[in-house]
Amino acid sequence: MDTAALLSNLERHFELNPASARLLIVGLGATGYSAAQFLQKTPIKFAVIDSRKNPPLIDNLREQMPDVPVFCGGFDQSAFEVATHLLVSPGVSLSESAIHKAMQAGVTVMSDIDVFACATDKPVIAITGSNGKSTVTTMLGEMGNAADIKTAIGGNLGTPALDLLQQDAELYVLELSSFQLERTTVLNAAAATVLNVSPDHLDRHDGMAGYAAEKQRVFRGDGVMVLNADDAMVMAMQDASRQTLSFSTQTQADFYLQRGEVNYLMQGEQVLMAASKLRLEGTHNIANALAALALGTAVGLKTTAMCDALRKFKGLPHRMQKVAEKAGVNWVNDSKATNIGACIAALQGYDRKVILIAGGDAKGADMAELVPVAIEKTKAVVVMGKDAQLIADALQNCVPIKFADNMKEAVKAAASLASPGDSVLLSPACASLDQYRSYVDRGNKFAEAVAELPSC
Ligand code: UMA
Ligand code: ADP
Repeated sequence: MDTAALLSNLERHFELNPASARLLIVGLGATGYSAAQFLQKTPIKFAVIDSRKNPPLIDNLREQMPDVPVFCGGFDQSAFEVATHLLVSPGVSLSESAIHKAMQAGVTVMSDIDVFACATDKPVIAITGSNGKSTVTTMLGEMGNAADIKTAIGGNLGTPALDLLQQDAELYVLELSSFQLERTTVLNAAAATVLNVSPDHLDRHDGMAGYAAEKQRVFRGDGVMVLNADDAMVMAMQDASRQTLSFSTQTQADFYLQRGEVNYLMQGEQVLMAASKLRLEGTHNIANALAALALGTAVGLKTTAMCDALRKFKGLPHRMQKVAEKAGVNWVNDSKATNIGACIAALQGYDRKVILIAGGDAKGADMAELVPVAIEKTKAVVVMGKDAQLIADALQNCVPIKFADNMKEAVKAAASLASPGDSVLLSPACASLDQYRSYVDRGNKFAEAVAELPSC
C-alpha cells in the first residue's frame, strides 16, 4: 500500500491530518522504535517520550533520526500538551496520569497495530488468549509458508507489527496481547481468535471481566471468529451475526479431537491427521493445532499443506521442553508458563505425579486455583521468587513445600526430592521479572543448573 492510502486511512479513522497532527510515541522499546522508523518515511510529525532516563534504543534513535525530538527520564506533561495523537507502547499503562489527562483533553490514543492496519490491505490473522498465542502464531506461519503463501509472523511474539511490513507478505499473522488490544480500534482481521481466558495480568486490568473484554476486542470488524468451544468465557463472546468456526478437544465442534483407539484431528466428518503425528506434548497443544487449522481454513490455506506443517512443527523453546535426563529423572523447562492456566495445562499432561518448581511474580492472581491440580499431579512443590509465600500459603496442607532463594537452589531441592522415573517440571505460574531479565533468561538458568547436576 502506498503512503497516500496510509495517510487517507489515518485521516479517516483517527482524524490524523498530516499537516497539522503532532504524534507522540510513548515508550521507546521495540514498539516505539519500530513506530519511529515507520513514521519517518511519512510526512507525519512526531516526537518520542520514555519515562526511563536511558531507554535501550535511545542511541539508535538519536543516530538515525537526529531531528526527532526525544524526551527521557519522565513523562513531561508539556510534551503531552502539544500532542494531538498518542501512540502508546503496550508496556505503558493507559492509567499513567499524563496519558489519562491527555485523553481527557481529547487527545486520540492509538497503537502500532492501528497504524499497521491502516498501512496494509493484505489479510491478517489475529491471535490472542491467555496461553498458546506464540505456539499458534508460529504454527500458522509454518502453515502459510507450506501453502506457498508468503507469511510474516510477529506482534507480541517479538517482531513489532510495523517491522513486518518490510517483508511485503501476502498474509500477516499477529500475536496480540491484551495491552495491545486495549488501545487498538481499527484492526479488522480476516480471521481472529481468543484461544482461552484464564487469570493473567490482573494487576493491570479491571478484574477478569475487564481482562476478557480487552481480549474480545480482537474480534472487532467482520472477519471469521474462531472460538474455543471448551472455554465458556470465550463462547460468551460469540456473535450470531458473524461467520464462526469452533474448535474443541472435548466435543464435536467444527474442528475437534475424535477420541478412540486412535485419536484423530477432525474437520466435520473428514479425518485430518492422527493426533499422535503431532510432535508436541499435551492436550493443550492439540487444542492449539485445531485452532491453527480453523484459522488457516478461514483464510483459505490448503488442508494438506497445513497438516504437513503441523507434522513437522517441533514447538518453541521454554514451553514443555525436555532439557535433560539425569539419574533417570526427566527435567522439563516450561518457563513460559507465566500464569496459572499454563501451569495447570502443563501438569494435566502428566499421568504420574511430578515435582513442580513454581514462583516469581504472580501478577495479582489467586494461587488457590492451583490446589486441585497440585493435589492430583504433584509429589512436592519447590517455591521461589517474590510470591513464593503466596503459593506456599495456598498449597500448604496439600503437598510438601520447599523454599528456594534462586534457581540453583530450586534445582538442587527438586533433585533431592526426585527418584528415577520422576519428572521435574519448571512451570512457574508467574512472571519472571522479579528475579530474571525474561522467561528466556529464567529457562536458561534452569537448564544451566540442571546441566551442573551429577549424571548418576
Ligand atoms: N516505558 C515507559 N514507562 C512505563 C513503561 C514502559 O516509558 O511506565 C517504556 C520503557 O522504558 C521501554 C518502553 O516503554 O523503553 C518499553 O515498551 P514496552 O514495555 O511496551 O515493550 P516493547 O519493547 O515495545 O515490547 C512490546 C511488548 N512488551 C510488552 O507488552 C511489555 C513485547 O511483548 C512485544 O514483543 C513487542 O512490543 C513487539 O510487539 C513482550 C511481553 O512480555 C514479549 N509481552 C507481555 C506478555 O506476553 O505477557 C504482554
Ligand atoms: P503465549 O504466547 O500465549 O504465552 P505460548 O505458546 O508461548 O503462549 O505458551 C505459553 C505457556 O502456556 C507455555 O507454558 C505452554 O506450555 C502453555 N500453553 C500453550 N498452549 C496452551 C493452551 N492452549 N492452554 C493452556 N496452556 C497452554
